Amino acid sequence: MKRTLYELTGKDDRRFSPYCWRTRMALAHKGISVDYEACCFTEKDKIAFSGSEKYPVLVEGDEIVADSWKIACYLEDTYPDKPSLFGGDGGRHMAYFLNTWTDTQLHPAILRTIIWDVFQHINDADIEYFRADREARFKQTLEALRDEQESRAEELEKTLLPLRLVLKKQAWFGGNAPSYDDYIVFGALQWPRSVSPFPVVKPDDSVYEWRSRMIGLFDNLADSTTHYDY
Ligand SMILES: N[C@@H](CCC(=O)N[C@@H](CS)C(=O)NCC(=O)O)C(=O)O
Repeated sequence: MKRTLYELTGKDDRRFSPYCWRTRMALAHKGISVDYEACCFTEKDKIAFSGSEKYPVLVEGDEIVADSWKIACYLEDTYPDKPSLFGGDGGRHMAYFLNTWTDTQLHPAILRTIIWDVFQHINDADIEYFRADREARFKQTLEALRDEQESRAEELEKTLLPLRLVLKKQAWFGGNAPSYDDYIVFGALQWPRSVSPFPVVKPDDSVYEWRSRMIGLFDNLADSTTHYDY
């Protein structure tokens, strides 16, 4: 069956969307192959058929699913015989908490730290849109946000603390093996890795070590697109 994932993409094949990485990893976990359709911010006409203005969008045969959480649930429910993403109903509910925490706490802390780097790596066609949209959202210029990078990085360190503590005790957020929990958090960290030379995690940190294990999954899937090596 034909299957396509519409993904946000920057210059030089930088696949920097944290949400799209969740879906990439979830598909790989299920062992499901997919074609990728690279789109930039201002190519929303490519996903207009889905009714969504955001990536990722998954098309599988006649099914159209937009939103990374809905895609994860769709994959889990459509392919119950393939490796489980959630490990049951309780796991699904807790994953939804982690999904919401990551969207509302971790992502903003990362974005404020690397927004200038994102801006440097988007396609030329997106520059005007990105500046206008993000400056309106943050009520600050991108240059002002860039100049705050060090203090924002300190805030991010605090946000990472619960992740760091959990990963000192266990190898994966899912427990003994990677699960959708891991893909949620990994997407957040693959985002800076795709566009920013700023090391948001450093060696000798349980989060860094876990991230290295994540990079190694599925034949180093996370190394298959352009990224910074740190
Ligand atoms: N809740 C959605 C959020 C998706 C989302 O915000 N995607 C971003 C890419 S990281 C996007 O498409 N942004 C388009 C824009 O800002 O114009 C999900 O989980 O898929």
